[in-house]
Amino acid sequence: MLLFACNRDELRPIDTKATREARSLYTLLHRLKGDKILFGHQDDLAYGVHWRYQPGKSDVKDVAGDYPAVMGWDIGRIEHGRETNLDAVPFDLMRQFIVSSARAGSINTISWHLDNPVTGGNSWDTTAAVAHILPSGRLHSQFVAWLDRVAAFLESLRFEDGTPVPVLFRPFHELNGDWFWWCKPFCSKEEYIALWRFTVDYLKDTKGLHHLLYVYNTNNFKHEDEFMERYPGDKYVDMMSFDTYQHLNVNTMSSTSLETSSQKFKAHLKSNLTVLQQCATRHGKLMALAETGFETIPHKAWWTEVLYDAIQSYDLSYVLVWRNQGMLKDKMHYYAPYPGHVSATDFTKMFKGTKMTLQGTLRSMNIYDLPN
Ligand code: BMA
Repeated sequence: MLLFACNRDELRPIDTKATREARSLYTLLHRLKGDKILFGHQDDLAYGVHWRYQPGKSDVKDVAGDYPAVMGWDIGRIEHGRETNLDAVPFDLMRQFIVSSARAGSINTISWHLDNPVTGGNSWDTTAAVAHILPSGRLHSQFVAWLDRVAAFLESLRFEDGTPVPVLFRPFHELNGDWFWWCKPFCSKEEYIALWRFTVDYLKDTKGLHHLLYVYNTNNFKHEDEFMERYPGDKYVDMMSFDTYQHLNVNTMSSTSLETSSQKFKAHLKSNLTVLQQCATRHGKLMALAETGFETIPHKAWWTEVLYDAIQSYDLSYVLVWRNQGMLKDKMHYYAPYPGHVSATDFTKMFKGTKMTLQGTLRSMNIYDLPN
């Protein structure tokens, strides 16, 4: 089994014309399986709990001494040609962050909270829309125009010499949830798969983008059938992943309820990871915990005792925690610690003598096989 998984022919992205840099990244991620788990953070370089747009700043670096190995970004609103995304991050800055962090050794992943093409509402407007944007649908040309804008942004991500920066692209995420218009209750399995395949074929074959690796993503699931139900096929996916968060009302929690919640979350994480690993192994795909976290991290030892303890024995390429917005409406919304945070010491401990990896380790590996 191991030999088969390491067969050279297996180590190729789905895009047969993938760039040398994307192939290098893909191969490296396969090699690192079981050895390293890369730590990721959404919008890490753009803002943190107590700051906004300060060059070089990062909450993760301020606490752990180094930048995340994986940088997450979201291009929601690019479809309208807007200058900023749904969380007010300017696309010009995002591009700079992506290029400079890749130069420094990190891997970038992009999700897309695209608006509802039927109503003009946001991603959370669940009015049925998928059938309308497929090739036979009345809004297909509008969707193609949206993809053209996505492609233009992705295409603009280039190192100084013009080489495209490889990206892990994770569209139509959390597909089995019930909150986005592309989720399970609002389109059929066939429609979802057709949307996925059209998008991949369009970016790859029509737009000629060959620096992308494609990430399939669900939310929590009960069993393998649910995880794989809308899988678009081995020719359309490079990496399998899911998202899961620990939830607890911090205003009413007690130390007992916190402990119970963390134990339950850990058990749940392990059971979903076991299924993910079986599927990824069987299909020869990479795997990731594409989004996770515990809002405001009220559990002091959450990083080592809950997160790392749950994930350490799985072949995850990366784990990414969501964004450090700070105040959002009437409450705090952040998933990585900042200096002085109750979990800061434990966060730092998670990187000491473990598989958990920050940017510096990747830098020395020249993951994109770039000339120096
Ligand atoms: C959600 C929240 C929202 C945000 C969205 C896209 O989980 O963080 O505030 O707009 O992700 O980043």
